[in-house]
Amino acid sequence: MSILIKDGEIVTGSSRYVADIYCEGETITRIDKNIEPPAGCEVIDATGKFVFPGFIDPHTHIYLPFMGTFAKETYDTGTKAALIGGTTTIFDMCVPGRDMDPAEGFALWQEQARGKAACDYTFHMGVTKFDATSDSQLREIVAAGVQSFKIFLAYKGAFGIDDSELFQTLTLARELGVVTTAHCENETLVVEMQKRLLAAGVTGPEGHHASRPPRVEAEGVHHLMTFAELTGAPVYIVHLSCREALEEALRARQRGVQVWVETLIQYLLIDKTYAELPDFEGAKYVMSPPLRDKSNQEVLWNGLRQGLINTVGTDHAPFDFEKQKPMGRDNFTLIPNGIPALEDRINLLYTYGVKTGKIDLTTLVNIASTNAAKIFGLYPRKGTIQPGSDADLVIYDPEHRSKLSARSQSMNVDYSGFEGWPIEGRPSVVTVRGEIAVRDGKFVGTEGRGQFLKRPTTAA
Ligand code: DUC
Ligand code: ZN
Ligand code: ZN
Repeated sequence: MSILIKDGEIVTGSSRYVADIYCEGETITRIDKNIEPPAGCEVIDATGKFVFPGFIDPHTHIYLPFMGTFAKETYDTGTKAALIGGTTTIFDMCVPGRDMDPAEGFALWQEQARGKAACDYTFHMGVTKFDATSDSQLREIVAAGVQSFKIFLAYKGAFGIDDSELFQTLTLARELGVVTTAHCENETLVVEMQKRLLAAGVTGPEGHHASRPPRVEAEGVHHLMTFAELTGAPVYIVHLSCREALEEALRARQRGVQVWVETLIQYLLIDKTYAELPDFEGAKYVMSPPLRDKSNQEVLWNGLRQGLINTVGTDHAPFDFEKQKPMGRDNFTLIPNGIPALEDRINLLYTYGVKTGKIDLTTLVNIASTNAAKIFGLYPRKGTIQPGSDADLVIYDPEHRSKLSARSQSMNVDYSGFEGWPIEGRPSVVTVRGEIAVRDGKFVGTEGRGQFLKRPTTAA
């Protein structure tokens, strides 16, 4: 099978130019002007369109037992939605509870994904406890191609680790050349603030952000930075939401801590007033860290433009509004955390980032594809367009117009956090390793074809 994409404007993290791309089998084999199609080759006219490298979401939760329920997606539904939105690789969080050993957890997540994912995938391996068994099993998981860990400084009793476990995890990560991704919120402060608010009679969704103010996140980042500095481990802050937390990361970077920063599309575009909507509507907007005051959005966009923030993910964690969010109707601490966005990330970044002049096209590619590939060991197989790279391509039609809606989305959840938002542009064709997976907003690929991507460590 070969595909020739003609006359599109190729956009990578460092260049923009018009040329043809020829893909043979699963790989890009040639980029040139006026390539003649061999017999049997599918030719796609990309005139007037952008051709991006397949987008990478560095942070999703497809299979997620959490807060007494499960995130709604399966690897089948979630990866199809990802592809329709232009995302061809996901980093899913493998997060076993503290009652499970890492090897059991890794096997369980692999089992969930294998033969079901339509796009390529890998995991950040959750370290939710640390003991002698964890140490030896984590070494095996890293050797199997998972070169990143995930830790939580929040979610006391569920995923959260204590300081001794944190120190040991980062020491192992340093030894193995593994990047540790971290949810940074001080869990003790969260619990105490929650108690205080509940005692004062605050039970609705608006209590969520009040219980986790920016300083709680900044304290989590500061804590991680101290441990990263003393262990020498490279770290990646997931879902950074506010100025105070960014300042802590930048201070540490100046001291020489190797730290990357991820923000989320939700924090860039929606603010805490959404979580204050009446009639429990605000529960749709409960996630952690919480949505912030609008003034933080400019800080985050500036950070992306200046390269201070490296990636934009989704933390996709879908819970139905009808049946799951009401678990916390009388107590905001029980509302399952998450705002779905896997399908919408690129269209939102293009419409509200590129079209408004906040970021340019090459920045879009860097923050939504190339940087994640580089940080987490997939580059240049993924994250760029060059001969030898996987033929993961997004032919993007900037003229298409639509509106986001729960009715039309493919994500397996009963609401959209962006209901009615106008969108400019969409992926008109998406390929994964040389196979056309999406045409005009519909999945047309092969179910279950997604591959687990082995990533070697930098120490290997
Ligand atoms: N935050 C969320 O909002 N959902 C899933 C996990 C997390 O850290
Ligand atoms: Zn998190
Ligand atoms: Zn997450």
